[in-house]
Formats: sequence, C-alpha cells, structure tokens
Amino acid sequence: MKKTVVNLFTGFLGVGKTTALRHLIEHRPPHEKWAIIVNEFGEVGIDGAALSNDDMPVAEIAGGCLCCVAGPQMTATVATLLRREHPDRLLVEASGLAHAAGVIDELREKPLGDALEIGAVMTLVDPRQFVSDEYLRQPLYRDQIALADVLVANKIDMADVETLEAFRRQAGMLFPPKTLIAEVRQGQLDPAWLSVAARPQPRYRPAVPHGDTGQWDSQGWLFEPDVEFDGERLVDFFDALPKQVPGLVRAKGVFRVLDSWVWLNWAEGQWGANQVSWRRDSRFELIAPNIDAEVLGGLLTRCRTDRGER
Ligand SMILES: Nc1nc2c(ncn2[C@@H]2O[C@H](COP(=O)(O)OP(=O)(O)O)[C@@H](O)[C@H]2O)c(=O)[nH]1
Ligand SMILES: [Mg+2]
Repeated sequence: MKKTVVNLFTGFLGVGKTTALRHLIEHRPPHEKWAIIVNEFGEVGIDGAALSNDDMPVAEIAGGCLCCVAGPQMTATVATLLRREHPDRLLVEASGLAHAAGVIDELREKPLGDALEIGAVMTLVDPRQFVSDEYLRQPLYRDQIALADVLVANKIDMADVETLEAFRRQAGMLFPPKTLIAEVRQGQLDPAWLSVAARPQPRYRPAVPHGDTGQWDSQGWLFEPDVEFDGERLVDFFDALPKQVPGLVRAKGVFRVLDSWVWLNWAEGQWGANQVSWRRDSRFELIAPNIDAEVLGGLLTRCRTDRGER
C-alpha cells in the first residue's frame, strides 16, 4: 500500500507554524488528500480550532511535548487517522517546545513506521531570533534548526536588512547544508517545498532532559458556544495582557464575536487577529512564568457582550 508522507513542522513558539499550515491548506494540490495533527503545550488547544475546516481532518494532541508526555497519544492518534482517512500526506505541527527529533523517532517506529514515509522537515524561524546568540544557545532551538530540510525565515516584514543578510549568511553556512532556505511572510510556504528531498535523520539522543520547560505555566479557559465576546473589549484585553502578565510568553484564543469566530494571538510583543471557520466554543490560553488565573478569568469574563451575559 502507498505510504503516507509525513511533514513535521517545527519552530519556536509564535513563529508562525499554524499560520503556515493555514496557508498551505488553502493552496493544497486538489488531487492530494491531507490530514493535520497539531500539538500544543497547554490543555485547551487553540490551533486545532484555528485550523478547523470542512475539507480535511484535523486532530489535536494537547497537554505536553509531543515526544514525551504526548508520545503514546500521538501514536494512537496517527494510527486512527491513517486507518480512517488514508491521507496522501500528514502535516504535523509540533508545539514550539517539542523535541522535534524525538517526534520523528516516534513516527519511524513500529507500528507507524510501516505506513509512513518521513518527508521533509519544515523548520520556521524568526530571523531576529535566528541571528541572536540568546536563541542559538538553547538546545531545543538548535535541535529544530539541525533537523530542518527546509529552513524558512518567516516574519521577514519584522526584520531589518542587516538581520536578513545575517540570516542568509548564517543559514548558508549550516552543515549539513539545508535542501532549501527560504524567506516568507505570513507563513506563505510553497506547497512544492513539502516534496523536497528529506535527508535521512540520525536517531535522536536528547541533548537536554525532558521537562526542561518547567519554568513556564499554562492556563486555559473554555466558554460555551452561545457566549459572545465584544471585539473592542477583546482588543483592550490583548493590549493590556503584557502588563497584566509579567513575562508573558504566548497568548492565543478563538472567540465568538457576533456570529463569526476570530483567532487572536499574542507573540513576541505583537498581537494579531484572523477570521477562522471554527464555529464551536470560545477558548483562550496563555503561557507565562506565573499566571493569576482568578484575575485573568475575571478580565476575560468582562470581555463578553452584554448579550452573552444574559
Ligand atoms: N508580522 C508578522 N506576523 C506574523 C507573520 N506570520 C505569522 N504572524 C503572526 O504571528 C502570530 C503567531 O502565529 P502562529 O501561526 O500562531 O505561530 P505558531 O505558534 O508557530 O503556530 C500570529 O498572530 C500570526 O498572525 C509574519 O510573517 N509577520
Ligand atoms: Mg501553532
């Protein structure tokens, strides 16, 4: 039987992996059948909601790093997807904290290995981070870059000319050389890049013990589908978030605003909004060193419309 090709997407929290998947789904070759798996650090799972669409199965694995906490769950989820859907291609978004190499090992092992072909690994980087020593010192970040077949600089609209030149210089010197190095904005990856040659990946030996992300906490909230949020109040809430939550790492949610749903995202001091086709509950999640759930829950509740409070 024809094997399903897996493309793993890795990259730091907030670099644009889900945005890239949304773009790729829109530009999928019509004759190919795809399925998507997203993994998230937190418990409630926002990316699955942001990616949900009518044409393609999206499975979500929430609550930890794909290759350890969520490892057995990933194997079961992938096996079920393959059996039910027989996709030509499986796109896996690893949480920005996952040991991507461990995920590949998991996918190569039996029983999954027989049904899967490991395709090109897509690693997204923010060129501002890629050229900074602070990031390059982190083993997780280095792992993600080492693993890439396709290395994509996203958010190039946020980088100055010198940063982009430094990115090209440093990326070009990586050894072994990448199959493809690209620069995009808004996750606009070319679907053809998914098919570039994947290098054989050596077996993974973790450079750092698992659970090294213990410095962060995450907290999620869920709201019933009939709860409506007020757009302006949400804007104020997101504007005030960095002040409310010292050391904020990441915040994101999908919210019902009038009769549509928006995906709101805070990463790297910047926030954005996109329409999504999700039509279920509203949910919000953040990652930070310390979270006062009571205060934040109160602020969120105040973003509801007066209609929603009835
Ligand atoms: N300025 C800018 N923002 C972007 C770009 N690509 C994605 N974003 C935003 O970055 C935030 C995080 O994106 P997301 O795809 O959720 O990142 P993930 O955590 O890697 O999945 C969202 O608000 C996106 O809209 C880009 O090229 N430029
Ligand atoms: Mg994501």
